[in-house]
This record gives sequence, C-alpha cells and structure tokens, in this order.
Amino acid sequence: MMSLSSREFLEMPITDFIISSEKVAHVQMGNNAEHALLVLTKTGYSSIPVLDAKYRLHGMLSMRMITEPILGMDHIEYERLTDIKVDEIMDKKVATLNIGDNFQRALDLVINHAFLCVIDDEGTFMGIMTRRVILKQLKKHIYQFNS
Ligand code: 2BA
Repeated sequence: MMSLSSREFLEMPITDFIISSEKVAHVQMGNNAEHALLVLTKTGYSSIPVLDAKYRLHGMLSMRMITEPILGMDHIEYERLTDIKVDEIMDKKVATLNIGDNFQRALDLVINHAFLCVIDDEGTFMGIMTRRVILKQLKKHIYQFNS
C-alpha cells in the first residue's frame, strides 16, 4: 500500500476488503434449526448471515439463538430442532455496511461487531467485512509511520 495520510486511509472505499458472498457460510430463510446447528458447528463460526433465495440479507444467526428455545425444564429438547425455522429465531437487527461506504464507517461499527454484512442499494448481500481484515489494514497503516 502506498503511503496514505490518516484522512486518506479513513476515506478508502471498503470494496477491496470484502470477503465475497460465495465464500461466506450462511443459512437460508426457511431452513430449520437443525440444519443451522450443523452449519454453525461444521464451519466453526459463531454467527452467520441469514439470506433468501435472491441473496437478500434478512438477519443473523448464532448458536445461542438455536439452543435457547430448545432448553426445557430438565433436558434439551433436540427433537424440536426440525420444527423451528431460522426466520423465527434469527436477530433481524443487523449492522450493515453499504458497498459505497468508506473505511471510517467500517472502523466505527466493528468496535461492537465481529463482522459486518455488506449490502448494495437493493439490499442484496455482497459479503462481509471482518474485524480481522479491518485490524490488519489498520496495523499496516499505523506501522507505515513507525518503520
Ligand atoms: P467468530 O466465528 O467468533 O471468529 C472469531 C475469529 O476466530 C475470526 O475472526 C477468525 O480470526 C477466527 N476463526 C473462527 N473460525 C474460523 C474458521 N473456521 N477459519 C478461520 N478462522 C476462524 P474474523 O476473521 O475477524 O471473523 C469475525 C467473525 O466473522 C467470525 O466470528 C464469524 O462470525 C464471521 N465470519 C468470518 N468469516 C466468515 C465466513 N467465511 N463465513 C461466515 N462467517 C464468517
């Protein structure tokens, strides 16, 4: 990366730092909680996006949202997993970036979120921006002044 002032750094477009949608593990609206549990367990991610067939973003799903509704009084009711749809348990309030946003907005939001979903003007899911990628770029930028 060429030498950038902090202002130029913060104004960089986010487009080059997005993990594109085809590489992002996700579940689809209508999938049941058993399938979602499998995806979360097999990929190892703690939280993943919920998309529809047209790749529009609808929510976010984490392990706790799956286990919480099946916790009975004295045992875990695993058999209920197939009856629960991800759309019933997902978090619909999702922090998003627009594809046209700059690095500053990503930096502001990533303090409270491990990753941010990136959407276009039609609400189509383009991918995610992770805390790891943002910190890596921030580190590069800080070190250019110390080396
Ligand atoms: P977590 O799943 O809680 O993961 C926290 C960090 O642990 C990740 O940070 C990454 O450094 C590492 N990690 C976890 N699972 C991994 C795996 N299967 N392969 C490689 N590294 C893994 P970040 O890379 O900054 O990701 C932040 C969050 O973004 C993740 O939180 C996850 O919720 C989401 N995420 C990242 N990549 C994803 C992908 N390809 N598909 C779906 N979600 C993803």
